[in-house]
Amino acid sequence: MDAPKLENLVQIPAVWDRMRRVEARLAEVSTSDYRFLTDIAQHLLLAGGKRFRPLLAQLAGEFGQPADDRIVDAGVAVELIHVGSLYHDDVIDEAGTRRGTDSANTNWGNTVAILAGDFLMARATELAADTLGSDAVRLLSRTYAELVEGQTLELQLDFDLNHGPDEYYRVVEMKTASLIRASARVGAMAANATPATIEALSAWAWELGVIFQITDDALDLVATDEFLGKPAGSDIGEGKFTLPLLYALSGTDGPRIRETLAERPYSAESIDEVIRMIRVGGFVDQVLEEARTRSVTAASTIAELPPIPSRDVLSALGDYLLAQVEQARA
Ligand code: GRG
Repeated sequence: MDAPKLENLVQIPAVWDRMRRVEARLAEVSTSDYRFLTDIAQHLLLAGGKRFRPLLAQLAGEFGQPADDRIVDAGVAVELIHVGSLYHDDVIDEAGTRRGTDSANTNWGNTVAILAGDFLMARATELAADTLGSDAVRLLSRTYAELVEGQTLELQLDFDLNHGPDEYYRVVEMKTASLIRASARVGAMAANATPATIEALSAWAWELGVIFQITDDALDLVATDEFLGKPAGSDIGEGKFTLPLLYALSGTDGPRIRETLAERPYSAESIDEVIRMIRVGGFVDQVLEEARTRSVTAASTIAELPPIPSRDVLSALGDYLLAQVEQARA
């Protein structure tokens, strides 16, 4: 059975109408007086991507006054921060491709890629200050700091066979869940939703952000190379030891996995062998089960919100992310 598509899940025309305006606004605010910078800053920004964060802002905005134009700008601001962080992330990881195209660092080198990421970040802050207000600027700046903290902790943990699930979750919360939560929160704030609604949506989005990263990490261990567009197990190759691997280290095959990963660089065969032990040990399933529990928790945090179509979509989004993994399983 095909996994549902986001377009089918979100059957709210006003949301897609605002998403089209997000698109136009992204192109507008990422334009610099310097054509060279515009070309680089728009290279990844306009290269596609799921636009998951602006969509969350629009869905959260449905719980306030959704006609408010500021919800569109809320979506624009969070996508600018997200894409700005992707420019930096690709430099850090020396990534060759992103969003199905060459990374900016491949095309223009590290220095210019970092500057383009900075430019998008700066535009996000400028936009928030112009139209969203100081609470939004504060929220987005704090989130920006959390992304950096998450990235820094992740780098510290690279190739570290002695860290555990707690540290993994801390990275995921700061690196991914913080911006997903900020997306829903700033969308609800821009729509003038009530404080209780903003808190409920934030709690929901936090859980969803963790599920988002857990499922993304699980895909690296269970999806085909074709689906991923890169070899499965790339995370292990880069020393990113995600939750199934950390659990497996405490299982029967833990000593063998530890021994295999003690020797660097890792060969394709040793990565495949580690993935096999993780999968056979049932550790991917264990992690997906944890994500399923979180999906139920997430839905419960918004159960008291008004029963508008957006609430049904949000309640279904955790299961939607899990279905993507089942669909992509090799
Ligand atoms: C300048 C804030 C800043 C960055 C410095 C590099 C860094 C700190 C943080 C990296 C944060 C990062 C890249 C987290 C990964 C989050 C993630 C799951 C990215 C993939 O998101 P998708 O799947 O991508 O939504 P698309 O392309 O669909 O938007």
